Amino acid sequence: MSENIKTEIKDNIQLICLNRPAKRNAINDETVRALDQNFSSIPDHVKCVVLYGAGKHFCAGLDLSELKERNAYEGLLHSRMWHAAMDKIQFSPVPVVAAIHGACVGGGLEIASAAHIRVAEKSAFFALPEGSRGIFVGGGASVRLPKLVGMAVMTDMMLTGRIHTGAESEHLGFAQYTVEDGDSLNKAMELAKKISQNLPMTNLSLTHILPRIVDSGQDIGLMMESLTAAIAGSTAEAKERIIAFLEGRAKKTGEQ
Ligand code: 1HE
Repeated sequence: MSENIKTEIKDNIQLICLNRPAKRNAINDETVRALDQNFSSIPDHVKCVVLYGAGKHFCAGLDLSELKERNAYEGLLHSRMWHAAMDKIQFSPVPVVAAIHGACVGGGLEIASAAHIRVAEKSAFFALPEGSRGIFVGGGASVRLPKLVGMAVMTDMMLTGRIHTGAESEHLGFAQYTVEDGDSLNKAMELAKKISQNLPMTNLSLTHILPRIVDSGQDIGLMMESLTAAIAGSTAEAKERIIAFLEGRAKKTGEQ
């Protein structure tokens, strides 16, 4: 696998580090392929992935030094390569938590948007420099980002170059958690440990089925919800968890 990502496994959590700090973790084609390959072969015992960046920033987006002259066909294929890798992240077999510090811009924001939970440090910043560089997003931002922050916020970022900070991220929807500088990885690991304790079917329902329900109409969506509820509730593990609560062996809601 490429040197551009570094992986390790701790307590059934796979940590994936974007690892080109000298280039601010700019994503070249080799890195896109490495992410695709990694998310295609998550070891069976891994229950959650934590994605973070080495050095001062999460990710500076597309490696602009590779943005060579492309014809429309080659440009389409390049974007589709990103889409395939981002889909591998979104539809990974296990949930993905992104720990974001420093710049999370362009393709970096597209990677973060494909994760399921985002934790942002207060001084992190989100931007889409594509607007001022005369290009358009190509790694899935036009589909995923409006679902997080709304179309108006994304349009403003691209038209005016507006930057949003980590401090605003929870309120705007870039991240579900805002933390002090230096704390994003610890918080992401804490969340990953909680996520790891869920039943695999619960996690898969949220990461693979919920986005499809949201993309479908009400009628199909509600039927998919019923099917998912029936399947999830029929497993022996789910039944045991309910019985454990009724017998006082499980934590009450809100108990740590
Ligand atoms: C890069 C890249 C890059 C840094 N491609 N080499 N993304 C952008 O338009 C963002 C461009 N980057 C920046 O605005 C800044 O680098 C940062 C705000 C992210 C960080 O600033 P800083 O001061 O910490 O670092 P730096 O001094 O600007 O960069 C350090 C080195 O990284 C320098 O190389 P060096 O050889 O001179 O040391 C930079 O050239 C290099 N570097 N960012 C290539 N992005 C699927 S389509 C997605 C489309 C997009 O993502 S477009 C947005 C691209």
